Amino acid sequence: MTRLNRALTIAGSDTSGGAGMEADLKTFEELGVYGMTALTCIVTMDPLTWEHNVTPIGLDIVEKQLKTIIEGIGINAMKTGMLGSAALVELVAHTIDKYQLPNVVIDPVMVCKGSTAVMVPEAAEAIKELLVKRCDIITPNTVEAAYLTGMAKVETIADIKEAANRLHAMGAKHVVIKGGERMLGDEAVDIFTDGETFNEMASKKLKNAYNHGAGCTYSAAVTAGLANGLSMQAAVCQAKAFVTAALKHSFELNNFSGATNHTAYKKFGVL
Ligand code: PXL
Repeated sequence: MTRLNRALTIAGSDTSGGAGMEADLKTFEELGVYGMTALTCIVTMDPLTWEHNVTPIGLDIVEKQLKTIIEGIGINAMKTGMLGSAALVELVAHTIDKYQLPNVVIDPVMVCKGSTAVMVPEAAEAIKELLVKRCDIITPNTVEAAYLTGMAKVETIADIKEAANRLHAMGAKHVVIKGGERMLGDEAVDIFTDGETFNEMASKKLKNAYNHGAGCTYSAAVTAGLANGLSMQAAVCQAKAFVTAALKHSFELNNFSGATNHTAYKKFGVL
């Protein structure tokens, strides 16, 4: 009998389908992992302006979802996405401790494209205090890395390495910082560290790629790799390849947004 490895995402729904738990489930599926969700909020968009609106799910319902999945089924790995309140971050920290959850991937989602301050500052502060030290890996972009470390800017490879060192010193067992398109220069460089050595993963910046959902997809791919028993470094390398393919084959959704293509890695590989 086939038995798929299991992964949990604690994340919001992106109704437009490109990011959030939709991106996570699509990525888990493509990488052969059985996905489950504890939904934290529902993000909707105004069809005329694409302005985002966030409707939170009650804390008690999130707790029930976590119980269903963790006590009722069991997981091989987990990730977080949009956690809209400090109370929810506290629940996630408590849950990691209570069940001694394996392969904890923290994606410190703070803002999402197309809107500002989706996430309240106190929730971001709680991630810094409670989740950085509980994770097996944290996957910030450069904006999130600057916030979490208190650095004024994270723009160059030297800045990214400094931020990665600081996050490791704050208790994250592994760190991957996604330089992405925000970096100076024409390469998207991601830096991975286990606290001892650095691994630089560079790809050419893709012009005109739609990148909505790229961050969620990245952390979901790391989670899927870990659920399937890959080493941390192998899971991160696979995630970089998965996202690069998804960006290369990204497509327009409407006048406001386009999505990364979750089917691309399996369909086309990395060319
Ligand atoms: O890309 C960040 C993100 C995460 N989670 C949800 C989102 C978004 C951005 O739109 O909607 C649910």
